[in-house]
Amino acid sequence: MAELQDEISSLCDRIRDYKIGDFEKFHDAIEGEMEGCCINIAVFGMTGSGKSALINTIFQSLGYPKVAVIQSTGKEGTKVLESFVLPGKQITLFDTRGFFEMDFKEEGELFRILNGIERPGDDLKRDEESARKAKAAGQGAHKLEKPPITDQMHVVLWVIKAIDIRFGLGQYREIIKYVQDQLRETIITILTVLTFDDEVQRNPNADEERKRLKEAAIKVTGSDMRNVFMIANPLPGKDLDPVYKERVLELMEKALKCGERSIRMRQTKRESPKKQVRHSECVASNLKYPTPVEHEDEPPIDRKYKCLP
Ligand SMILES: Nc1nc2c(ncn2[C@@H]2O[C@H](COP(=O)(O)OP(=O)(O)O)[C@@H](O)[C@H]2O)c(=O)[nH]1
Ligand SMILES: [Mg+2]
Repeated sequence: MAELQDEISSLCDRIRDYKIGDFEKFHDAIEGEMEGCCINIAVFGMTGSGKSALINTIFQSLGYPKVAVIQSTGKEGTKVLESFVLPGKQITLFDTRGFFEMDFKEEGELFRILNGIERPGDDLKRDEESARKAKAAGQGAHKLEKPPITDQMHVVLWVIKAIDIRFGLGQYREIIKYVQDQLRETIITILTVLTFDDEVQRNPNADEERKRLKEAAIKVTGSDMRNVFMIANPLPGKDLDPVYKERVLELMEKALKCGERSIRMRQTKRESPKKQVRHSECVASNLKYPTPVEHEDEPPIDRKYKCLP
């Protein structure tokens, strides 16, 4: 127990004192690019999976007051993209409303968030306006309008309610495969967060069930098993279990490492002259890029991506 507390306090100190550059050297940064840069962490997942609760749990684990609004009715409360900057001002969490029903308007929204095109406070409409925007922008729009790397998302926390039947049935696995591929190409790591471990705990074979759920989860998100974190967000008025607190802090440290790596690798990729040759070759041969994100790699010609808005 004392060991756990020690581990918690040293993790907590490291994250509270975190400065960008703790894990990576940004050799390929453009002058001034890293000034005021934050690690941008996007929180995705279905409605009711515990995204907003997770953001609160993160704040709470670090000893800060709660910030995000938790929706107790089961209806989606987060109507806009909301950002929560941790007090050191080097880490920003982006709460999104529920994803993954998942139609093309949603998909467009997801990529606009990842690419930093949607900003906090923008009302993320999935109505006619969203469809019109998508249509007007065309397939290459994400590339053209894309803000600097430092304004884009750097790591994704993919939140899954462990006891969600839809997740259990793998109903949305196929659509998500596409998103996974895109994130991989953008060099964004997905960290999988399984919530509602308190409910799983009630199962007589909880450990077996956890193993099964984690395996099912990585099939959905494409995460490495080392990047799956199983937690319970505390119910209102309840304390956070130290075991989960440690796990959430480990999750955060991992997110910072992956986020820095994403920035560094994207900067390196951007500057590679070899890639630029490839780029111009592709343009010359009139190949259409199949993806809306980070196009510096040679596009796989035979891959049949569907068009994004
Ligand atoms: N038992 C339990 N309830 C949770 C957990 N995480 C979230 N909840 C509850 O699930 C509901 C939806 O949570 P919320 O964070 O608003 O989900 P969001 O739609 O993904 O942002 C709320 O009533 C939360 O209190 C968890 O790990 N365990
Ligand atoms: Mg929410």
